[in-house]
Amino acid sequence: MKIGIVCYPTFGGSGVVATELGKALADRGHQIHFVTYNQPARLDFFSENLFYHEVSVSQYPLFDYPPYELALASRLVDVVRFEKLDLLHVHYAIPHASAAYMAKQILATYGISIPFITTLHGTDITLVGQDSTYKPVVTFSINKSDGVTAVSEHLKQDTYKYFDIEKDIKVIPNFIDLTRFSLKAKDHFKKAIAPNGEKVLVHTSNFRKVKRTEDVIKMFAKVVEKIPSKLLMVGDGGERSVCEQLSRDLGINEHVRFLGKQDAIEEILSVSDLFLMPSQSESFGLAALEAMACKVPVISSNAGGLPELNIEGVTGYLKDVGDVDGMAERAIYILEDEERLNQFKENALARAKELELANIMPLYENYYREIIESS
Ligand code: GMT
Repeated sequence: MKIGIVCYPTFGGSGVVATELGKALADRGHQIHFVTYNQPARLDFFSENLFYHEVSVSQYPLFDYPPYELALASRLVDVVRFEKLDLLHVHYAIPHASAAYMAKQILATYGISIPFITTLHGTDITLVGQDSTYKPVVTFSINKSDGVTAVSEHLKQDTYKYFDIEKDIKVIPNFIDLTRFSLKAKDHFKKAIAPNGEKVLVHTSNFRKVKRTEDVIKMFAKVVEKIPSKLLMVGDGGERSVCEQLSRDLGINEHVRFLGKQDAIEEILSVSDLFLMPSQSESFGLAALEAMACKVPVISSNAGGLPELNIEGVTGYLKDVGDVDGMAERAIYILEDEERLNQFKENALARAKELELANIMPLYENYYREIIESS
């Protein structure tokens, strides 16, 4: 198949899922065309089946807000016509689904019919999409999609709850590439981080408010009172400086390292014992799956799709959003007993294996065929 993929070319979340899916489909012999405003972060190598088409947005003095959606729709028309694509797959509804719909209508005037699939990732439904500024367009473009997928059952239910949707939504969970995310021997790194054999706790995110990064620091302050440990904070965003200040205020800053954005996340996860994800909302929790693949159990909130990923008492524990005491108590419970910790580590890997790329990619492949055949 010849497939156009539209996504945000970002470091995490939906951009990573879209890029990894495209790479895997290209390995399977499909021709994949990425259409976005920057080279996607994990697409920095050559493959004969992978193509990148940049969307450039012209600046004019009149435009206080350059119309990216129109530039994207025009570029999609161009790429579909000249590369003769069979299907468009857009990740994150805003504004990709409405741009794909517009492109589809324009292509029809050339006698070209192309279906498009929209994958909902989370904040496009739970946060941004519910803003009345966007809601009518999001509702319309989901209903006009030829296929719709969501990354968890919870996100599917939220979509039906908050929008007037008459389309069937297929749940296809996110996946993990175990050839990249697996436990690596990084003993020298572990020694540098935890020279006295301390336990290593880790959090990775974009440090947005929705991640509740302050809860990570507060939780760790309680854990370090009981268990000799270190905390690695990976990533960058608005809340990072707040967390740095908080760790000073709580007198634990010598045990907390802020590492900023890192490419080799799997190496950091490989020296970690416990992953912390106290998010306010999380449609899936891809960062937690990456941790599990590196044998790191997870203490998380029970928000959104997290209970579908992190299995209570098996791969970790889940508590209500904001229950810092409860999360800290469960973290200590896992970390205080070596045998118990090792069992949780094995369980985390076993769960990650269920969501291995090779198991999930065919679900998309089959769905593409179904949508192409029925359109
Ligand atoms: O979590 C973020 O802030 C990034 C966001 C995105 O849209 O890229 O992530 C969302 O999509 C990921 C991939 O499907 C999910 O794993 C995240 O749970 C989801 N984030 C939220 O729902 C807050």
